[in-house]
Amino acid sequence: QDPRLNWWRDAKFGMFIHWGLYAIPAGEWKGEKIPGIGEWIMYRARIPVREYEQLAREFNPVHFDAAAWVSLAKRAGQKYMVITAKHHDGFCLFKSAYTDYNIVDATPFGRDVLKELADECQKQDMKLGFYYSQTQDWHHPDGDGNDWDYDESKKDFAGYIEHYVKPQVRELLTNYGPVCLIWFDTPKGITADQSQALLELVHQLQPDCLVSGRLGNGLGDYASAGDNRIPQQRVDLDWETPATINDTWGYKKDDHNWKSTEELIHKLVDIVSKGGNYLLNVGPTAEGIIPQPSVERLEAMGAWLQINGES
Ligand code: JFZ
Repeated sequence: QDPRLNWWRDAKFGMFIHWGLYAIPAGEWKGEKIPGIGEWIMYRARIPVREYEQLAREFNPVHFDAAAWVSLAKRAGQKYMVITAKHHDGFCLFKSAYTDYNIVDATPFGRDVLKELADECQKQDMKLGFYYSQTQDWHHPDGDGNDWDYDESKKDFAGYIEHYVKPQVRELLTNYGPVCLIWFDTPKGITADQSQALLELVHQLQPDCLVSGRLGNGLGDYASAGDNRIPQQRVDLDWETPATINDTWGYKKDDHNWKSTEELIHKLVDIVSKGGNYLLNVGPTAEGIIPQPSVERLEAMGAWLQINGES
């Protein structure tokens, strides 16, 4: 039993935050509703990079308030937060020296959201982790996934890992204080050597930083259940269920399919009783607001935990 996971095993409940440019179209492109999860709109609608990246000029979440987000997680009884530093669309919610396609350099907002959250988490004694899409990057010419702008056969994926992913992971683990975990995702074709090198890089920079099981090739500090999936019975390993409150991760204006508070509490109890962690997602709007139905449910879960939880 790796003691680096002690806090994580005790945590049980965390907040996932999917936030990025996809919150602007919010499920609709050129008047057409695009089916599927909101953060996949660029892929589903095969939006050209040159068009999609224009969204950055509009991204101005003036209502973003790190203190409000962190205190909501606190009130909900959540012990860690994980936010999309870079999702598959390639847009970076942090200042990066390796691309201008980031919130500081490419948007009128110009503020480093990760920095503000990191500072606020320190203040409120909340753990903060970063989601980072290590294989799929639909904006980078050598990243995985975009075959409508780029010729797959000409991609230098190894170069992308070496000269882009690794330096950015270094930025994330150098510029934001202690990072509790890096949530890698969709391993796709990443090689065992590449996964291993990323694991070592993380642990070299911050030995206590955990790595999600979706790094690929069986590596990582804990396992990830399929999205929204809860195992039938207790499994004897460290695992986490990432889950949505409605049906999307990134904000979609037409997704009103909110699970009830009762259902969410039931899932939390089910997961925790089987030894897992519940990483429950919110998808803030392009203005920086966590949708009210999410807020209400999280607050109700927190109230329930106050009475029935352990701490
Ligand atoms: C991935 C992402 O593609 C998605 O946008 C979101 O970030 C989610 C949390 O993770 O989607 C997945 C990844 C793995 C599974 C399902 C959806 N899975 O293992 O069942």
